[in-house]
Amino acid sequence: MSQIHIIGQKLENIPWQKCPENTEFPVWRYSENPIIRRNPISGVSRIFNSAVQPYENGYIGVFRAEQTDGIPYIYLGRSADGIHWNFEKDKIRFTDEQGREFMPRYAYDPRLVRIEDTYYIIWCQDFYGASIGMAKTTDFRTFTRIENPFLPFNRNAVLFPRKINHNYIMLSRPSDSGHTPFGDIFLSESPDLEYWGHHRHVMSKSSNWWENLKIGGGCAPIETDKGWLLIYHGVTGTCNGFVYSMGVALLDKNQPSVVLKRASRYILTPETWYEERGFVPNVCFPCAALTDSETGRIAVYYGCADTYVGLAFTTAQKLYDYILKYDCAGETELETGKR
Ligand code: BMA
Repeated sequence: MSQIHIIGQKLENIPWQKCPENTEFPVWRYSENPIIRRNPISGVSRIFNSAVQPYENGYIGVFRAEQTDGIPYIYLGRSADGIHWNFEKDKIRFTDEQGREFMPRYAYDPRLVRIEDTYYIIWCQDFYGASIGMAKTTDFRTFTRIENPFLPFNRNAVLFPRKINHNYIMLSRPSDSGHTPFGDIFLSESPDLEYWGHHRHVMSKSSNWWENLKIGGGCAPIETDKGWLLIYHGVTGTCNGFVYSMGVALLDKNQPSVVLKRASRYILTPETWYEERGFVPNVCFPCAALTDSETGRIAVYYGCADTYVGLAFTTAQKLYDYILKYDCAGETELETGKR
């Protein structure tokens, strides 16, 4: 068996439960899911698609909170154990670079990525149509918006947790403004987080039925000695709407537009009441992963049915074994991202 190792910090207090016996899947759910339930804050009906990071002695997170007026904004939450969360009672107040309040009209599907000592929030917002917004913070008290990386329309972006070949790297999924029935993952580079270019194609939807409509980045890529593990979402269409599952791929370490391996089977698909039933049924939408380099443990935070936050567990080794077993990377994956 080929061993894989996570590169990064140790996280001894990572939320964790043992893998149940007799499961054929590399990912298993936390037994007390969902960890965030309906009406979690006054004025907020649902929290889902949200991202977390280790911070000080515990955890911090940015949460997609659907307010009772129906508008999504990003709220800040803190937790000692990564499972029980306390939320601030009002949404995050973003400012521009001069310190003046600069709020998006709406904000959803945030990711939270730490690069050196700065935390970046990347989300979907309005810029003459759905597009990606970005902000940075070092203290989680002031949040400064920086330039929008891309033109509309684009509703899904994930930053790598470090520069590669001197550039910041972002995965995103160009789309239209609605509930887009298409979409591939692309990669863009920037020397300064302001000017983006070197756009490359990474991965398309596939002939695997669970991801035959569109795909999009999920958790920030996890660095390993074998490449970047990418936990993403794949969507299929049914007569009753879209179904969102989680998939996994392995990207080349120095040239991440090259997909070295890709599992033909999903790693998690809607099966439980909180994934199958809610505001939008049948959605598992991964947005963040905590990792422990010592044990290879990974805790995945995912939105459930656009209503709840769920927690699931895996290890780098289990994902890697699964990718090797079900690898379906073909010519278009293995090529250096086309342009
Ligand atoms: C996508 C995004 C997600 C949402 C999903 C399912 O297009 O809008 O926020 O979870 O649809 O509704």
